[in-house]
Amino acid sequence: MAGKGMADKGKPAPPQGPGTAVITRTKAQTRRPNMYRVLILNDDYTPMEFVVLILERFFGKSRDEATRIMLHVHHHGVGECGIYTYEVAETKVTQVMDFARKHQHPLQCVMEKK
Ligand code: TYC
Repeated sequence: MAGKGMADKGKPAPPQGPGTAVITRTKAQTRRPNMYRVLILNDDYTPMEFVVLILERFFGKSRDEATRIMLHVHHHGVGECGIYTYEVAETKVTQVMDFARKHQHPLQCVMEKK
């Protein structure tokens, strides 16, 4: 019954003999994905409370952690909201920029490769 059903586990043995060779894998089978920091930038106009709301809503921060990050950005100019794979980071940036624009705040959010 070769080739029928699920009885045969895994791949068949590679052919071996004259004129054939077995190559061994030298690279690890999995690679860590590239990771990206999502950053928010300070400005003079976006209300502090709005920045805290963004950190809670889009980055899952507690009110205390969101307030800590917001104040860090307020004092140092830039701060980290989180670290994500490319597509997740891109989505966060878009969500923040759309939400800020909708409320007519100049808040800027960017991503950078780690
Ligand atoms: N500097 C702003 C203010 O004084 C607050 C602020 C904090 C704005 C962090 C943006 O990413 C930001 N209202």
